[in-house]
Amino acid sequence: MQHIKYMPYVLCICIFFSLTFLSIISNEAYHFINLKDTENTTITKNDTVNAVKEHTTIRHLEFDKVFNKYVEKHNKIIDKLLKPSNESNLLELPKVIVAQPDMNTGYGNRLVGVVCGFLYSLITDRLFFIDGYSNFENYYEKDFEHDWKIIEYLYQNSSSRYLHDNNDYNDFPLVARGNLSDEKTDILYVHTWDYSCAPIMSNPHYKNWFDKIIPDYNVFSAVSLKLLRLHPQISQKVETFANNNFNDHIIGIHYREKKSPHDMVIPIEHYVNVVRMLLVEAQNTNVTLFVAADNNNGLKKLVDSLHEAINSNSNDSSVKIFHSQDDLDAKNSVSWNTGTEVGALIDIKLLSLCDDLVITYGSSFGFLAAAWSEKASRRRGPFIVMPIKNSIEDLLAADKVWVWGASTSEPCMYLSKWLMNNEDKETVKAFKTNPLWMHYSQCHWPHNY
Ligand SMILES: Nc1nc2c(ncn2[C@@H]2O[C@H](COP(=O)(O)OP(=O)(O)O)[C@@H](O)[C@H]2O)c(=O)[nH]1
Ligand SMILES: [Mg+2]
Repeated sequence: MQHIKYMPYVLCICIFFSLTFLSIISNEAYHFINLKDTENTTITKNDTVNAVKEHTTIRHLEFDKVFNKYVEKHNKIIDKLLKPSNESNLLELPKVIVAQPDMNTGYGNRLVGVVCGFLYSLITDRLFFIDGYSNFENYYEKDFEHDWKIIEYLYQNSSSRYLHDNNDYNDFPLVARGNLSDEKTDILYVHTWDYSCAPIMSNPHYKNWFDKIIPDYNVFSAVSLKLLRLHPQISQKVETFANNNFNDHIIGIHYREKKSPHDMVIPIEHYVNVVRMLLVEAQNTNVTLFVAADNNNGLKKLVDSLHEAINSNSNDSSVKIFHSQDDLDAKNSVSWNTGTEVGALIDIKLLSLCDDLVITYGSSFGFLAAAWSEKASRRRGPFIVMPIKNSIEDLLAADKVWVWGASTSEPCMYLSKWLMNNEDKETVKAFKTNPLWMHYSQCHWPHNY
């Protein structure tokens, strides 16, 4: 009888130890899954350290599941749509989002709308198509058929409207606070040069979705890393360059010289200074500088200035400088810009591998590199060098900023200044519930500046 008295205590102790044991086991298993997903290689001690540092992709596992499910669904429906005679007739055509990228523009303006369109299609359960991205499959891997041209004929009698039509029309009230899923129109076109879907992240109807699926709010990164994976031949070039040249710590610099309006200038020494600041922090690591620019002469000027700064400081002798291989003065055959299509993709992707980025205000190219990156979640946002008036005033005045560090790697939304100035109070209020609204808004000139 005596020992029965102690039974509850014994039981408690047993339960405590079992729970502790279980929690250790499940934690180990969790780490193991994370490491495998992150690195996808045999795990050694060093890999463990690296994988713990590189926790980024883990946070998008939920999104990856959503993406894979979407691909499966899309392929099934497309099969039925294109072979209706073999399948039970679909009663009605599925509602669609059609992204219309402007091929004349650069990547920073072209890809944001594609990512926005896909995001809308996921959260509203519409099918996603791209209208007019010539030879998409020459540049990216394609998991599902999204060429609008092959399906468009079925939608001849369908209703349609623009959700975004560049700077002329944007349904921001619907995007920021409406229920997009209730929209009756069959075809919603997304034609934009801007990351104009940013307000959807504040929309009360979709907040739970974002909290669950992309909780770190690196939305562009989550979507683009699945939807826009480079063609193996191009990614091979990126990898070879990175493997041959990149060291422990990489600082990427994008110098966009040819864009400043109103006679503003972008002092090259400001880029060099930011790099010098970062080098102080990166002491005792082997540092690589990767430099990209929008023209050959600008690239040379920047590389020379960096060499000069580094050579004058003997502590930095281990720093190596590499630069873009593209002929930046060649006329681009697809867009209004210079350089080649593939060269630009390689530069963006090499920049995206950098641990720190120093980019140019008002240029979406650098923001694209920051966002379209495995490192978007763990790296602090890019440093942004400001154009200034070519005068002493701008170097002395307190309200002139020369460089600032962005709080996130998300792209910029240049239309947000327009939104805040012109939309109704409720829409502005909804937009500002997004903790990133300042980031989206302050990284670019207003569109009509
Ligand atoms: N290869 C290469 N091309 C660049 C670079 N900077 C600009 N370009 C070209 O110019 C275009 C600039 O357009 P975009 O990406 O929209 O950036 P933004 O115009 O600066 O906002 C790019 O898409 C490239 O075609 C660079 O550093 N390297
Ligand atoms: Mg552009």
